[in-house]
Amino acid sequence: MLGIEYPIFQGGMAWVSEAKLAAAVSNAGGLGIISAMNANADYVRKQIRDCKQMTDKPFGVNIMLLSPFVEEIVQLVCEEKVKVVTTGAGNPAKYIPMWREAGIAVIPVVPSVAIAERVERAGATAVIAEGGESGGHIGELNTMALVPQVVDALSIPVIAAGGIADGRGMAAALMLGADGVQCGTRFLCATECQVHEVYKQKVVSAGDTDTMVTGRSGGHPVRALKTPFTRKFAKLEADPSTTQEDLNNFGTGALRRGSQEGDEAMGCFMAGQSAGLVKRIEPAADIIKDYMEGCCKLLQNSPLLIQD
Ligand code: TUI
Repeated sequence: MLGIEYPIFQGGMAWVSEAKLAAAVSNAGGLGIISAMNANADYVRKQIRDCKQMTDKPFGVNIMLLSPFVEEIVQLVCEEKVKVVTTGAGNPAKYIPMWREAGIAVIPVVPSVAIAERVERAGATAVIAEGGESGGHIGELNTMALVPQVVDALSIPVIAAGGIADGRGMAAALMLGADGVQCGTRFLCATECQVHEVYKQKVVSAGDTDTMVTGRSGGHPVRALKTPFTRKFAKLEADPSTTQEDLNNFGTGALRRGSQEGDEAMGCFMAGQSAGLVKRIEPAADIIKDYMEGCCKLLQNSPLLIQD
């Protein structure tokens, strides 16, 4: 459907998913995705063109629908004839007809059956059902419960995301009825990923309980590594005298400080619960190989789980 060899998407992560990482994943047979995050069209155009220089394979652009530049990015992906668009943090229904007319495969991230049904009706090509194990902005449901319910409700393909960091998670997702997986946290630790080394090391050394969710009070829950920044944010959030504006001011710049400066005190390091499964920094191609080998071995051996 997308012209890729393996059903593995690299998630579009703000301040993480740049052209070099996306190209490496696409060259390895997965689907690399550039994050448009809160950036303007000039930045995203350069990322797309850089990526085209580094790969002739399909890649995608993730559009964060809360971005102040969303309208110009919506146009840009048509002009640049991007093959795949994924969306996050909102309902992209009104843009879907235009993207489909431009020949773009449209694959929104959905946190619930209701939103999945809405985007299918609006003409989505497929959906990514993302559970709350994920890093970044999350919904209410977890992957194990969300994916099969979305699979049952829709007739378009479903990609599973949230907590999938190796071949075991991938095999499980396929058993839930998914047609593929989207992975963020593991690809953050790819050699080709341009984030600060401190960020990668923090993910590699994280354990199972080292992430937390903040931002529920403002309606935008976000999962990130537990750090002085996230603890302070949680404290502010719990204080009734804190306004939403105070929280916004406190949060401004934190993603950049984490991903570009490696600022361990005041940076925000988004990561999923699967951070505890990420053991090393390695090339994107080795990550894809590990998912595929692990998954195929488990599926081949699965008849052994049944006793006559
Ligand atoms: O979008 C993500 N992950 C993200 S976006 C992001 S940037 C950000 N930072 C602070 C606050 C908010 C965003 C960091 N990580 N994942 C996909 C995703 N989409 N998760 C949840 C949703 C979602 C939520 C509501 C999708 C649709 C939706 O629809 C609500 C509606 O409008 O009906």
